[in-house]
Amino acid sequence: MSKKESKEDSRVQGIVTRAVGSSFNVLVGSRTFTCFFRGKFRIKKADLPASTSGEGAFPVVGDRVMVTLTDEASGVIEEILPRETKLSRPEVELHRGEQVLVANIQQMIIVASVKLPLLKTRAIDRFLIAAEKGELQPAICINKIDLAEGEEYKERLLPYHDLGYEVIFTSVPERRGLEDFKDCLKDRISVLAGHSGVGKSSLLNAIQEGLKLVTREISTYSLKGKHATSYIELHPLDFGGFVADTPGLRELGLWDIDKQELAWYFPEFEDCLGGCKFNDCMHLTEPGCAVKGKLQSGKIHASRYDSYKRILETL
Ligand SMILES: Nc1nc2c(ncn2[C@@H]2O[C@H](COP(=O)(O)OP(=O)(O)OP(=O)(O)O)[C@@H](O)[C@H]2O)c(=O)[nH]1
Ligand SMILES: [Mg+2]
Ligand SMILES: [Zn+2]
Repeated sequence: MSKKESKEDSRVQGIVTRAVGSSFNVLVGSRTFTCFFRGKFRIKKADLPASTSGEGAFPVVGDRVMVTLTDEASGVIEEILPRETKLSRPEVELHRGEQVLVANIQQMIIVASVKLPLLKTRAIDRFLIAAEKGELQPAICINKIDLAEGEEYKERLLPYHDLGYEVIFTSVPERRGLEDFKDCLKDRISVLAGHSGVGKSSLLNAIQEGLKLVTREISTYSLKGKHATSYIELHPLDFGGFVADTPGLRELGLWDIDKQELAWYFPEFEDCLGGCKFNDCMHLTEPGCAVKGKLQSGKIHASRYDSYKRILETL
């Protein structure tokens, strides 16, 4: 056996569960190793974005990697295996396009709360587009139902039932809906997305023993956009599967959708997109618009059409 082969044989496969600076936690079997990335200094910062394949990429949470273990607690990441899915956002610091945040996720659970913060279906619509863009299966979790006065919030979720999305209702202090939440996570690799304070980390603490994620009293949220969770971390679940807790992920996914493309991310628009009088119809005030026709006949929910218009303005 050549020297190279024997070296390759000593490598093991793991999954990146945490990436902070140049240090990575890699789960191999049931043990976590602190690892460094060998290729780290090959790519100049200016050469980001990371590509979709292993070549030239920087490891992110969710990456499957080949690791050489150096002792019982550490190792070196030698290779990133090809990514099946990825969630990206614009690289803010250098304004250079894509920054991959998390890889190989199958499902996005969009978490919103009835109150504190108030339910905003527009946020759900934005995350649905991000899920579609990242090719993740979406599900919706409405948390803090213990704070609801009446059932009005359920009506606002009808569009999502109609579209066939799974919608779960939960309360952490009253432990309601937690079995549904677990069923949704079981045996899948999921990411939780949703604005700060909706209870993402609290939900995970409630269903996975020993997790102890940091949560924060809503009253201490002084600055908008400040998160109790400050980085993405992937957690293995005792009942099967992995889940990534995230800080909000606000601008996720929508950055490289152009205006003309947006309508395709609204599944209920799809069957009439060929039916507009003008090829380049934006479905706003154009005559002979099939989308507006469907809206007027009540087959598109007004709140969803409204989201379309509002999101269009931001692109
Ligand atoms: N009443 C009520 N409060 C909840 C519920 N779930 C979470 N909370 C509270 O909401 C606050 C925020 O919860 P977190 O779990 O920190 O929210 P988060 O979504 O992880 O927030 P970030 O990490 O900042 O993105 C905490 O005070 C929780 O105790 C719920 O079902 N009902
Ligand atoms: Mg959190
Ligand atoms: Zn149209």
